[in-house]
Amino acid sequence: MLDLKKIEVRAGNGGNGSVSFIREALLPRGGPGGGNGGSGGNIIFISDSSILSLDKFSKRHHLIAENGKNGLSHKKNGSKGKDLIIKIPVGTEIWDISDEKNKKLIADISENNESIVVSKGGNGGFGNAHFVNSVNQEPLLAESGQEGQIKILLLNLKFIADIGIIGLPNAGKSSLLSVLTQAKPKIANYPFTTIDPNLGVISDYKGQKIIVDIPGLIEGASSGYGLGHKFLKHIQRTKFLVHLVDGSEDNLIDKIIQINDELRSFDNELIKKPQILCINKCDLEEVKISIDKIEKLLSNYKLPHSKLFFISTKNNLGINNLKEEILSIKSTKVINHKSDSTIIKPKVIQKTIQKVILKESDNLYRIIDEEIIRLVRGSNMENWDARVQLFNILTKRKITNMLITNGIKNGDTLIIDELEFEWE
Ligand SMILES: Nc1nc2c(ncn2[C@@H]2O[C@H](COP(=O)(O)OP(=O)(O)OP(=O)(O)O)[C@@H](O)[C@H]2O)c(=O)[nH]1
Ligand SMILES: [Mg+2]
Repeated sequence: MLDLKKIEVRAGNGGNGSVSFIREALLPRGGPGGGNGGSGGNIIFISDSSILSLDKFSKRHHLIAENGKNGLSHKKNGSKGKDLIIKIPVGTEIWDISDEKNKKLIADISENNESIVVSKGGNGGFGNAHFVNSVNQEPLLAESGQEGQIKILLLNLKFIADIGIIGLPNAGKSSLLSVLTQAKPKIANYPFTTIDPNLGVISDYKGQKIIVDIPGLIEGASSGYGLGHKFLKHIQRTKFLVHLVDGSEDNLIDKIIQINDELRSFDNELIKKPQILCINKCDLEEVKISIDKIEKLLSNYKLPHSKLFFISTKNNLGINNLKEEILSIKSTKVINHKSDSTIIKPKVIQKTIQKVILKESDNLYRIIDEEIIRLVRGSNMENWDARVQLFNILTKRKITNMLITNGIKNGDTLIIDELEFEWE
């Protein structure tokens, strides 16, 4: 089961605005008619509780949304790029890891049908019709489309279940899930039968609870031994743990302590979760006769469980009581557990004056303003009149003044995007 996946997302670029003029027999004077480009498609994730893994991403490394179409003549706007909508399981954390040193949690999807735009499509560029004004009736400028966002995401699925069943391999965890719920997990008399977590739903007229059965834990699980460690994250968000023990095992207490130690060393919060201890396989004669002894023995130790049940998944001993107990657990909101990396809250973006020009050397200046660059990309700068119009916009936006204040003089070079202009 895939529960961790790195993927690149590329939203669509906006379409370019168009430069065109309406010149028709009935419209002798015509006018600028270049339409705007359409915006690029977004990449949107929507949670779907029927999806239980990230398996469908196993062969997908990139998600790409459609680009917006370019604007057309007669003021026709280009169509928008289609959004790419992807379903993901509930319980998925979405991390932006584009900057390895500054990973950001974008979202932690905890409900069904939540949607989030993970990568925003670029805006379409304005066509020349947009630039018409009282002074300029024949604009020759249009904008190129804005680029869509590109990000590298890490999807980390952590199941959202109410109850987690934990214990050593072969304790009977999957058997317990199968008697409490309709789930049909694989059960067999050897360790590590379960290699992926199983989910089941237990319900009565009062409500329902989701139970997760994870692969057996062994000593060292928290530091990577066996399979359990890979799946311990799936019990991080449960409200309650059912700690299952095979009653026929020797050194019962040591084994119970061992599992609790593994929980503690993986994540100290796990040991603070309410825990029910269940001694299983009480149908076996050897266990049946030592129930009192086990109970007495357990009372001598300070263990984290709050209740003790003696059960058998074979003959259903104690199962109804356990079911009742599980269903009576109050449904409090799942506390979102802290993750491996720190969660960076979105920063309030301070409105700062964006840098517009760069002085690269004594006689080399560059304009780095996005809007101006998009105008240069979207227009035919070979056309002298278009250059004049661009210059007028620079003047209107006080960029010309800025250049002069920064010392630009005749003969210097001004670079915008990939074009070089000589300053006169
Ligand atoms: N006698 C008896 N055997 C049981 C009981 N519950 C489970 N078993 C048996 O114990 C063995 C292991 O059961 P599983 O449910 O696969 O155990 P598990 O804890 O899920 O094991 P892993 O997935 O390998 O960690 C199987 O042979 C079961 O039939 C029980 O109450 N009594
Ligand atoms: Mg199992």
